[in-house]
Amino acid sequence: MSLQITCTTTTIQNGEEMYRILKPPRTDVLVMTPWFAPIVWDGTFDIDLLDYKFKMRNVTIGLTVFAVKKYIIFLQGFIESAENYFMQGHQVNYYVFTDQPEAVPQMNLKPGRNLVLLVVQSYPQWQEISMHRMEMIYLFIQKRFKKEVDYLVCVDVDMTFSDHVGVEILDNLFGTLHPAFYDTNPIEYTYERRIESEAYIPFYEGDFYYAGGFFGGKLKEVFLLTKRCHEAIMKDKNNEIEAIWHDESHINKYFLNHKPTKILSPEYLWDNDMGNRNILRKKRFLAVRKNHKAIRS
Ligand code: 5GW
Ligand code: MN
Repeated sequence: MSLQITCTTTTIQNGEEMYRILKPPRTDVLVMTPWFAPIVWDGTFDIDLLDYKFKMRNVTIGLTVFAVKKYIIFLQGFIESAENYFMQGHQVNYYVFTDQPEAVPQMNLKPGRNLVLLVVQSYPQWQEISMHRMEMIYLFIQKRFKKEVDYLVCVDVDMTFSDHVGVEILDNLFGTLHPAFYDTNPIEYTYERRIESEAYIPFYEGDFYYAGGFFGGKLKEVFLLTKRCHEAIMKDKNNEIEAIWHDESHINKYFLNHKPTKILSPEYLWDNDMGNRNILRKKRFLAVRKNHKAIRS
């Protein structure tokens, strides 16, 4: 594999040479946090250059997903869409946590891609299913993932990839802007506001509102995040309090104190119920419409 050398300092527009330094690719959205973490939007990265860089390192990417109880119905569509759009051309291990391994359909995967089934128990309470993802991920990082992959990407299963999601997302620790809050006043962020909870964030603190359904990074960083969130969830449980948005509240608290080194724009977690926006040039990872009552009963 070779990378065609392109000049990264100039670009031609309308027959005129523009100096890239004076021509930011996006001026309609924030592309850098105040702590110098890039925010990934369409137009801000050169995928050929990044693919080359990650290929040279021969990285393997793990994708964790939970399909417990009725959520098993989302798995096939999820994996099929990942085959088309997730980390094309790189080594990928899908780690599917499920309580019904026998119900997982046979799926043909492209070369360099594997699916690993990991059996977990189901919890009677749905909040527990969601929250115990933290525990399972950190335990399996220790037990297995750290020997097999370089990066871990942790997502919801009730989603489909509908456009490119590649190595541009990878970094030490990344989170994703929640599609419902990127354009709201921070005072409206639905952080946990009760001081008794480990997830507590006072008003006028907090940078962004991150989604619980898409985070990741290097194994060491994801280990620290998931372990810390699990411990915080257990501490809350002992104190008979549960954070307002469960694991998502704890992720938001973690990111307040451990700033992500990269942030994904809502292109990477969109819901069509949120409509279309001019800033949104791509919808890369979309929530599947679900009948909440039927799927959660
Ligand atoms: C979640 C909510 C209510 C009832 C059940 C669940 C549930 C979640 C489940 O029965 N089985 C399951 O595997 N999950 C996992 O937790 C899925 O990976 C799911 O994507 C994730 C988060 O739950 P979601 O997707 O319902 O949460 P929202 O915030 O996207 O609506
Ligand atoms: Mn979901």
